Amino acid sequence: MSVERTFSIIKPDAVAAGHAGAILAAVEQAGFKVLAMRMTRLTQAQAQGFYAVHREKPFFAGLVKFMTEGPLIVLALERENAIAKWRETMGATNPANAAEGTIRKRFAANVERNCVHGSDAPETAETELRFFFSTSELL
Ligand code: IDP
Ligand code: MG
Repeated sequence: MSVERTFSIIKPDAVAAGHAGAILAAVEQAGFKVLAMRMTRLTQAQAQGFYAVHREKPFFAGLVKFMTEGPLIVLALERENAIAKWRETMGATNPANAAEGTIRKRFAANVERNCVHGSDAPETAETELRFFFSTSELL
């Protein structure tokens, strides 16, 4: 496995609850290099665009509302096998199913408000990184 990049978000629930620092510590502890990081807010159009793959899902409107409710932190992460390793570090989408010690198990309230995002494949990782970061930020 070669060195790979993935995209992550510390979602508005985690930022509001004061868990951003602990989540960043978990990022570093899991061996990721933070290539780029920014606190921002999503417009409704940005949230709809970012989650366009889910637009037909019953939870789409609620997800967009959640992701626009307050500041979030976007991250470009790098390590060997980063995409799979970050998903493992986050834990299952629904914290009720997440393994002990994972970020979602530790900090997530429910399947919607699950505190972190992670890309699911190399193509989506590159698309999502480019959604938020310019080429020069990712050097
Ligand atoms: P992932 O974030 O683990 O990749 P996805 O299935 O891609 O999970 O869903 C994207 C996001 O949509 C989730 O992280 C969560 O915030 C929300 N979500 C997923 N499934 C549900 C659901 O059944 N109810 C409410 N929100 C959901
Ligand atoms: Mg996903």
